Amino acid sequence: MKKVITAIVLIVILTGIVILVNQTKSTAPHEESNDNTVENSENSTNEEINQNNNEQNKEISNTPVGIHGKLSVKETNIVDKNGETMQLKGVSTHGLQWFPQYVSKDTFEFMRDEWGINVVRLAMYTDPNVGYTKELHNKVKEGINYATELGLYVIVDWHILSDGNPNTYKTQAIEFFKEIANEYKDNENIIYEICNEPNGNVTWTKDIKPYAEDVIKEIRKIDSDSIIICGTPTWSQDVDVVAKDRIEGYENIMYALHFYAATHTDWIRNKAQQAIDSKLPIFVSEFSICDASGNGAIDYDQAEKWMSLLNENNISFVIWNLSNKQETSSIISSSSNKTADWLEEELSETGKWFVQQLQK
Ligand code: IDC
Repeated sequence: MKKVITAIVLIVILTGIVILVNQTKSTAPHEESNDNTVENSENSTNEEINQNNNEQNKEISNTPVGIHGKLSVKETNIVDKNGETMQLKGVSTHGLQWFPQYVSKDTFEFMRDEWGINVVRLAMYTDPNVGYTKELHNKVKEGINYATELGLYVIVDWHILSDGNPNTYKTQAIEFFKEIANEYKDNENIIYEICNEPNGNVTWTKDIKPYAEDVIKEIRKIDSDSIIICGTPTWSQDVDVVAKDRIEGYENIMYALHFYAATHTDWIRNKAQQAIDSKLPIFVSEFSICDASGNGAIDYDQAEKWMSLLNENNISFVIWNLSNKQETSSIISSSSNKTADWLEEELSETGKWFVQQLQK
């Protein structure tokens, strides 16, 4: 009996010791060491973040926006933050509803680093009959965000076309530009293009100018100084008409001149020259070197004449279009489904020509 009691007492004592030891193990020191691990990994994560930030800052400072900062308009030219003349050169998307796959960071980065573009244009068709939906606003924002991360300038294009009169969807235009301006007013890279190509039975004085004044007024309440490009009559050709009756009371307003070299020759270049002579700031926010349908043969001679005029006058230009659609104006060959890293043979003839222009 004594032995049994001694055994029980021993078991109780031993169990007590085991419990005590376990408790000691699972208190402070254990937690502390855990904390240390967290702290250490936090420290190294912070270091990594700092390093990444430094690298990103270094990367950003070497980009077009990092170097040139906020742009403004001086007489007929765009100037950078130091007052130096700046010529923007870049690429326009096709309709975002048809070719959303080219709104990608890799795409923009490749065109910046390998071709030397400094601007992208995001073309959002505005006619619901050809695919405008409010969801596309998010695609535009995605594009703005990639451009911003890469230090590229970005043109936000309200792409009226079949809806020839910009007043048809003016309410929607104002709503859209307020949304974009509110979100990006502090960006250095935003450029607003408020009506791609007015056409049909519309005139500058009666329709386009009043539209522009209404939209500009709303943008300026939010974003006081970013460049705004305004479309001009007859698919953005009649800059000579606008030169005689420009929008007053705002800074940093430019006017769109669009051409397709195989269709638009001397007579549109004369309009451009008249605008230049009257010190109207123009921006070629869309052009190609085939005919006005976006297809047909390339006219290299006319293309050269246009390029000379633009480069001699530091006029910015953006080529139509970034897609592999089977049409001459697409800059990617229709046999390539890649959205970056194109070899020369994966570009269309227009694409090859354009990359050569950028590298001159
Ligand atoms: C064209 C596209 C073509 C599309 C058509 C209708 O290249 O694939 O089917 O629009 O949406 C413009 C317009 C631009 C046109 C282009 C060529 O701004 O949207 O794109 N163009 O026609 N103005 C003059 C020519």
